[in-house]
Parts: sequence; C-alpha cells; structure tokens
Amino acid sequence: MPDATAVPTHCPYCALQCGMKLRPTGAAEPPAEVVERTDFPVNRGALCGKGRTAPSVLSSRVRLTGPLVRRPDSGALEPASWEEALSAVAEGLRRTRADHGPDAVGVFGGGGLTNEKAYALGKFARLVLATSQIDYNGRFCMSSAAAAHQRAFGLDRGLPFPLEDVPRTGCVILVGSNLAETMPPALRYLTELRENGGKLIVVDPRRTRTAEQADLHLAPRPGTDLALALGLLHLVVAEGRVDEAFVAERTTGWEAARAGAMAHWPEHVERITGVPVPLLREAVALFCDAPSGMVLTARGPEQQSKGTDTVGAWINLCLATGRAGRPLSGYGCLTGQGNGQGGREHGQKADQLPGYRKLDDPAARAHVAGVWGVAPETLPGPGRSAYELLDALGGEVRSLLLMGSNPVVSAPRAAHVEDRLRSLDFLAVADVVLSETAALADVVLPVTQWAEETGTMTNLEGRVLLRRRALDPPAGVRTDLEVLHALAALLGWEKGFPADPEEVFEELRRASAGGPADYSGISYRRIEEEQGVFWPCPGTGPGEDDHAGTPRLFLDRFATADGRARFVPVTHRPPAEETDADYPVVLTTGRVVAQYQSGAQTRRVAELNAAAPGPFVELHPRLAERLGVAEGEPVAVVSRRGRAVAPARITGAIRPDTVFMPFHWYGEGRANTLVNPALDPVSRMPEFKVCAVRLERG
Ligand SMILES: Nc1nc2c(c(=O)[nH]1)N[C@H]1C(S)=C(S)[C@@H](COP(=O)(O)OP(=O)(O)OC[C@H]3O[C@@H](n4cnc5c(=O)[nH]c(N)nc54)[C@H](O)[C@@H]3O)O[C@H]1N2
Ligand SMILES: Nc1nc2c(c(=O)[nH]1)N[C@H]1C(S)=C(S)[C@@H](COP(=O)(O)OP(=O)(O)OC[C@H]3O[C@@H](n4cnc5c(=O)[nH]c(N)nc54)[C@H](O)[C@@H]3O)O[C@H]1N2
Ligand code: SF4
Ligand SMILES: [Mo]
Repeated sequence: MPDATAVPTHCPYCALQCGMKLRPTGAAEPPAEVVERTDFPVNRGALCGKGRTAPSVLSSRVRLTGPLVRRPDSGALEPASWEEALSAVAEGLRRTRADHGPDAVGVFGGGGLTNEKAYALGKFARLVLATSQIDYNGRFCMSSAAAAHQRAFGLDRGLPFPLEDVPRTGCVILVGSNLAETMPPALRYLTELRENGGKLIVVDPRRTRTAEQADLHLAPRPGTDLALALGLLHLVVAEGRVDEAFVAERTTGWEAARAGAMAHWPEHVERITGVPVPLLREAVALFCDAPSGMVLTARGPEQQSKGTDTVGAWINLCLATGRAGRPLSGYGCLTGQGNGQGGREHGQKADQLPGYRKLDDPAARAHVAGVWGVAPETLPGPGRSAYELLDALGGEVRSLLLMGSNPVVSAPRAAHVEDRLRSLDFLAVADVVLSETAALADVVLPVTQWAEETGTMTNLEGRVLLRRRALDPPAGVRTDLEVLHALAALLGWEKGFPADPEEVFEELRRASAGGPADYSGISYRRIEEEQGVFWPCPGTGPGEDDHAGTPRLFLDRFATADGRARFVPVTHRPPAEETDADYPVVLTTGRVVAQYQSGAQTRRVAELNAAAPGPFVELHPRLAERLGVAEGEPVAVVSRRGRAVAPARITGAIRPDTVFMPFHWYGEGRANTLVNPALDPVSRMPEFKVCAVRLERG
C-alpha cells in the first residue's frame, strides 16, 4: 500500500544498500519504523534482520545524546556542552601540532561514512590539520581487491556490472564470500542463476549457508586461494581452454602469467590446498563449458598477506578464459561496508585525493588544490596505512581524530591497538554510540545517524545513491559535517567546510571531475529520479548532468593506457604465519548474519542479540574430540598475540585443520586478540583470514 508519510531511503549497514522506507512513529522506541520499498532494484523490498531492526539503534536509550569529556579529577567521561567539547578537540589537536608537528596528528575514517563525509574528512586532514596521517577501516576490507583491480584493469570499481547481470551469466565462481549471511537479499541472484541453468562454484574452507547452494564446493585450507587459482589456470592451459583470440586482442603479459601457472601442477596444488585434483578439473569444466562466467571474491581470499596477488590470480583466470570485458562476464569484488565503494574514492585513504586520484600525481594535486583554493605544494604527501597508523599511536602519532570505526574490536592484534590508543596524548571519537573505542576517548562527539541526515552512498555495484533524512535527530547530536565545519572554524578555516551535504556534494563533483571515479555528472536530483547513477558519470559542462552513467565497464576497452587488461605474473607463497608444533591449527575469522562488524550498533538490538548472543569457536568434531570439549564448553584459542575464550560450536561443515571465530565481540571472546597484523606488501591489508593457533580447554 503506498504510504506518503514514509520516506524512501537506504539501510545503514552493508554495501548492498538495500532500499527501504522509514516512517516516524512519534514514539521513543523506536522513533521510526521500516516500511517495505519495492521499487529499488537491488533488493526489491527484501531486507535482512539487521536492516529490519535498524531503527531501534535510533532510540535514545542506546545511543549517545550529548558530548562527553574526560575530567582530569575523576578520569571519567562526563557530559559537557558542545562548545566545551569542540574547543577541547580543537585544543588537543592544536597542542600536538604545535609540540610535535602536523604529522603527529592522525585521522582515522570509515567506509560507512557518506561520500560527503569521507570527502570532507580527507580535506579536513590535508588542509586544516596539514597532516599526511589519515587512513580508514576500508584498508581492512577490500583494499587487496582494489589494488588488484588497478593493476589489471587500470580502474577499481568493485563490480564492473550491475548485480542484475549475475543470474544471466553461465557460471559464477564465488570465492570466500558467505553472502547468504553477509548480504542475504543478494542470495536471490545466485538462486536465479541456478534456476536459469547457470552453475555456481563456491570456494570456502567452510560449508557455509552459501556453499550449500553450490553445484560444486571447494574447501581449501585458509590462505591457499592463490595456489588454487593458479592450479585452475594450469588446467585451463593444459586442457586447451585458453581463449587465444581474447588474450591476443584485449590483454598484455600473458606469457609470464602462463609460465607462473604452469609451475603449479594440479597434484602440487592439491597438496597445498587440500582440494582433490578431480574437483579442480570439475571446476574448470563447469567454468569453461558455460558460454559466459564471472569470478566474484569477498574477504576470504582478500584478507591475506598476499591478497593482492591472490585476487590477481583469479583475474588472470578470467582473462585467460575470455571472461572479462564482455557482456555477462567479468571479475568482481563484493565490497562490504555501506559506502565501502565511495569511501575508497574521495580522499580518506592515505595515498589518495578525491575522484580516486593519486596523492603523488602532480596533475591530480594541481586539480584538487585548485578546487580547494590552495597551492598544490601545501598538500601533504601519502601517509601510513590503517594498521601502521594504529601501530604508530603514542609514538610518532600522538593525537587522533576518529570517525566511523571501532578498531578496539575490529583491528588485528587488537590488544596492542587498544594499548596504543590508550597511550595517545589526545583521542577524539565521533560516533553514534559509546563504542569500545569511544570509551577510551578524551572527548566523545555524538553524531546523527543515517535516518536523520542526508548523504550519498556508493553501493557495491558503483551505483551512487541518495540516503535521505527521514526524521529529526534528538536534540544534543550534530552531524559529522557540522562537527568538521565547527572544528575547521575553531582551527582558523571559516570557509571551505560547509555543513550542508548537497553543498559538499557539489564541490565533490568538481573535485572528482576528470578523475577515475568521476561524479561530475551526478546530482542529488538525478539520483532521486533514477534509483542511483553508476560512476563514471562525467558532466558535460558546468552544472550539466546528462551523461547516462556507466553500469557496465570495460566492454570496449579496459581503463589502462593501451586499453588492454594486464595479466600479472604471480606465484604461490604461504601465509605469513604457518602452523607448527606449538600452534598446529589454522584460525580464520569472519561474520554471522545477525551481527554487523565490531557490533557497536547491532549488539544494541535485542532481537539481533537473541539470534547471535556472543562469540564462539567453530570446530570439527574430530578436533573437538581430540581436545575433549563438548558442544558449548569453553575453548581457549591461543596465538602468538594472545588468548581468547569462547564456547565450542562443533560442526562437520568446517575443515578439521581449521577453526573459525566471528569477530563481532569485545572481551574474552575477541577474535582480533589473536589475529596476525602481517600486511600485504601492495595493499597493506592485514591477514585477518589466517593465523596459527593452538586450542586448550577454556
Ligand atoms: N551479517 C553481516 N553482514 C555483513 C557484515 C557483517 O559484519 N555482518 N559486514 C559487511 C562487510 S564490511 C564486509 S567486508 C562483508 C564481508 O562479507 P564476506 O566476505 O562474505 O564475510 P566473511 O565472513 O568475512 O568471509 C567470507 C567467508 O570467507 C571464508 N574464508 C575464510 N578464510 C578463507 C580463505 O582463506 N579462503 C577463502 N576462499 N575463504 C575463506 C569464511 O569461511 C567465510 O565464510 O560483509 C558485509 N556484510
Ligand atoms: N578478525 C577480523 N577482523 C576484521 C574483519 C574480519 O573479517 N575478521 N573484517 C574487517 C572489515 S572487512 C571491516 S570493514 C572492519 C570494520 O570494523 P569497524 O571499522 O570497527 O566497523 P564498524 O563496527 O562498522 O564501526 C563503525 C563505528 O562507527 C560508528 N558509526 C556508524 N555510522 C557512523 C557515522 O555516520 N558517523 C560516525 N562518526 N560514526 C558512525 C558505529 O557506531 C561504529 O562504532 O573490520 C575488520 N576487522
Ligand atoms: S543486506 Fe545489508 S543493506 Fe540489506 S538490509 Fe541487510 S545489512 Fe542492510
Ligand atoms: Mo568490510
């Protein structure tokens, strides 16, 4: 039933950015209710439990409703006025800069922030703070896929095609994605694929709810996807399945990539991955017999210290078989956070300027400096990556402004990161709730939530969306843009940091014009009318917006200088930490359907807590038996970084050499206490998906 009082908007959580409508209830709990919205094509009305229950986080009972400042006498966070809180932040950052220089001030952002916020935060760091030390949690997310995209295609947009293409392809290889739990409404695309006669291959060390849907499930040992992809490519060559014409016309570098694959014999690959040779052959047959095909990766193969090469190997497989740059074929990365795509394009990344420009490119510096009205040489250079920045806290970086992340729960080697945060001279956190990280701050700034503010988000397809304000925020909170506006003014920048999102977007359009992620032809008006606009969407003149947008990339040419995709020669290497006599078991980590990320938001929702009340250690019955633990009994997982304890969840759906922990909780069961911060050399992505542990009875 049409409902005029409900405002069409989007979910606060993942990169699917499901469409929904919100209607204010007039009551306190919750202040709004979700109404079905069927016109948005990505989810067509479907929502997961997190999206359905998102309004309950809007309730004042669970959120921050006024600023907090740590009092020297009590050492506790206590209520303060906005004026006091903002001047304490400005003073904290100013003092560090005066005493230790601009690079002693750090900024940490998030992939959940709107495009406008990500843009304003990057500009604030480079201009107001003049620091190079800014990065964000997206570094922990899809940065390896982003790096591999750039290397192979010259451009990084997670999916080069809309999700609606997925059911029409011939075969999908889904690598390390559990989308039945992480993007439930998207499972429909895979169901439709199979209904249409297409094949689904899932690569995951666990037989997940997603793997259960597959025609073929390959369960490699964590951290061995690179060998697996090379083994498949070896078989493609050996069985004469290379698309020679495509390779000759549309690619470069095949010979070296081919040589790399030929060194990976199927039997050798079976020994590394644990995937039997007949299954490798079956996978190649399914993929190559189909008229078209896609490889989609998520965090499984990406969150490794060789994630960039691993994704590169899967891209090589697509290129060699001609499954790229053609309709219904291609490689894609399923980006994770609400604005995981846009958040990586507009300048909160250590090496980047808006429009996905490179900070060390003189032309990019000149263009953006021009839009900002400053001299290019005043812009700082590239800074440290996320983990390296967190690791430097209390050392070279002495004060931090954090917006949109909860690293105390979500960063690798989390006890160390927590310790580094505690050692800061000054920490300011802007958040909607008192997260575990906000609880360590000197000043906590309470901000408005998704439903109470307007902004654009770019979903995993590269579709730029408008998330509209649907209700009034409680008194006492401000938007992130208002916070940056006020702080800039206190630090001497009266102009250049507007609090109105559309004004920020209009500037972002100009800053992105001519860059790889060109938004210059997109306007709020167009997004409203068109259910989102796919970038690149160049404007044809000032104020004009008549380019159609680009739902499908690379059909005529790739975004490299010569228009050809580049094969990258890669060879297998082991994880940074291998199992040994002391730490004989592999730990991998990930998600459950009812909790989101660090849990800061979803752990405040009763219905979600009932579904997923706490951490657990998923292990195979054989491992449980050897350890002598029964279902539900505590298991201690010990790595070289620490110890975590959580109840056993015993299942035959996981490899016997591997245990799995979700990372959504703080305290004794915090998975990230264990995780190895070894970084990928190109993307600087930490190795969340594999480290060596031993198990003890807890
Ligand atoms: N419910 C829920 N949904 C979410 C989120 C959430 O926190 N909760 N977060 C959002 C975000 S930011 C992201 S990034 C996405 C993540 O979405 P996904 O990538 O789907 O989530 P994960 O559970 O991290 O990892 C996926 C799978 O990788 C497997 N895996 C582990 N190690 C390996 C390996 O070495 N190789 C392979 N091939 N697979 C491996 C795990 O068993 C797991 O099933 O989800 C988004 N959606
Ligand atoms: N072991 C392990 N660890 C992982 C992963 C894994 O697979 N395994 N995955 C990694 C991945 S892919 C990701 S993306 C990270 C995510 O980890 P985090 O960066 O911790 O992500 P969130 O929990 O979403 O944190 C967002 C914080 O910002 C707040 N917030 C939400 N919206 C806004 C806003 O608009 N403004 C402001 N100021 N604050 C807001 C939320 O309340 C929350 O406290 O975790 C990483 N950590
Ligand atoms: S799948 Fe993602 S965007 Fe959709 S309702 Fe769930 S959390 Fe929200
Ligand atoms: Mo993520």
